[in-house]
Amino acid sequence: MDTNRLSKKMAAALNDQITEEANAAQIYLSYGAWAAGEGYNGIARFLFRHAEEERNHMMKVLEYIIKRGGAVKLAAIAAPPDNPNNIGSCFGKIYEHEVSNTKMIYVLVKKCMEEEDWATWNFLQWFVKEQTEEETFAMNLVDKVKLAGNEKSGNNAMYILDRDMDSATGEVASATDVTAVNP
Ligand code: OFO
Repeated sequence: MDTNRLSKKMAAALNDQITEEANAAQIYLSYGAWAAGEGYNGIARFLFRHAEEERNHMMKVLEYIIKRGGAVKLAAIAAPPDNPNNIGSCFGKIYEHEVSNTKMIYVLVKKCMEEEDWATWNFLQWFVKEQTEEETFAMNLVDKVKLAGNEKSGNNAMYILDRDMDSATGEVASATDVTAVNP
């Protein structure tokens, strides 16, 4: 008896998303290693923690395919991009990456509509919300380094930024959780 509840196209697109999330983990890992090499150990640990978050995203998709009776097919992970030139460009690239991942999630959601796969559409709404938060998180990184003045500002501001990032969680509150007394 065939218990697969995913169409061929849907399963292929979800498997591609597994690769995309694994690629994202690889990018954060690589930028973290670069940051550590530059002496930014707080930023490095922050990026390593985020690499784990990307792997969690990957596992969510993988588990979903299994739970729907589909077949998981892992693919090769691409080499990470070249190292950034400085922390400003590192955070800028992270922002661009998150926007591009959001676009991939939107393509997946569109595919659910074409395939009339409402279960997967419902599953993906978590990712739609998560990507809104991931974009805000990356936007905040860009703002932080702008405020610190990037490397031009001298060592003190970058030292403080690095120290603060060591304990930063990377979690961003959803706009829908905001209230007037708790903005
Ligand atoms: Fe998986 O959210 Fe970032 O890429």
